[in-house]
Amino acid sequence: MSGGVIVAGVLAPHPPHLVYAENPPQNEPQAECGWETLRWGYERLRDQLAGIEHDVLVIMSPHWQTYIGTHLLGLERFNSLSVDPVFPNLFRYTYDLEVDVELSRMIHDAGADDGLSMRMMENADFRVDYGTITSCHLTNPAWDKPIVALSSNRSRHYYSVDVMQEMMGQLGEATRRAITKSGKRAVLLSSNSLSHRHFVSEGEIPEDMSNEHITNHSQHLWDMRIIEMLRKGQTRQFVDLMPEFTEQSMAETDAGALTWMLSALGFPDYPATLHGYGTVIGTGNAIVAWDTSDDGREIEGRRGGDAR
Ligand code: 2X7
Ligand code: FE2
Repeated sequence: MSGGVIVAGVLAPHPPHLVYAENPPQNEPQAECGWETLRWGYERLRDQLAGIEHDVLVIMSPHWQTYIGTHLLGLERFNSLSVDPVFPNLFRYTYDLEVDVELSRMIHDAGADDGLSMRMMENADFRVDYGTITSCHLTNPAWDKPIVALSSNRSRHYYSVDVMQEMMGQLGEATRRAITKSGKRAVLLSSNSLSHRHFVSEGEIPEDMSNEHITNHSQHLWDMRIIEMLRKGQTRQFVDLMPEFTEQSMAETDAGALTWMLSALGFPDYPATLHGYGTVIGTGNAIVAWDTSDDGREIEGRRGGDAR
């Protein structure tokens, strides 16, 4: 099969607070309100994706950390209770998710063909990380599409930021090739915050928004600079600036997910849609989407034969 296509890429941050504030039946703790600007942003994203036909969500999360290569979920179903280790008071979420194992394996094989270290996670007792669950829930609360989940290979910490950028660039290209070959329409999710220096204590009422603001002015300046670049289609410039941004604002881009996704998208030079920005315990979070039908360039594998 061929003619698959990446139909969209989304920067989809995963603070569990957003799920908590939404009160879905899967999550045990109950909230009164909270973080509405981001939750409304996710609503706008869902409206946008409702108009873009797709078969599968392909996600990379910073909270599935692997030191030897990239791992992918490799069984058809995973179900369990996910408890956030830092915020067990906010996130105790019962999940039952479906994996597109065929596409997982194709991405595994494409990466391995390029010399990357790739592993399938086939332990039925494996607990899926809260970043994957949160971003997938917020993007598609109906959970009516299968997912492919990739781990974050901590090559920045094990080697260096340059090694991480190089490897995630390669993994993005392998991901695009595998999707093209699969014949499927995929939405990619980079599950991460931007600036990531956060408060170390929580108020008595977690959703009391009078306590919520960016940790410091420098983080706000960095986040605004990055968002402007993404909105203008300056993604190559952003990736070049990324090591400095990551270092200075402790950004969650250290996980490599955004580099992976932008590489898979062929480093868009067309504008992205900003659906929302807001802080969560002092971290900066932006919901940003690239609809690849906005791309005027011909990139191999970008357009499927019968794709939109
Ligand atoms: O994992 C997170 C995060 N990235 C940002 C904010 C709050 C909690 O968890
Ligand atoms: Fe996180």
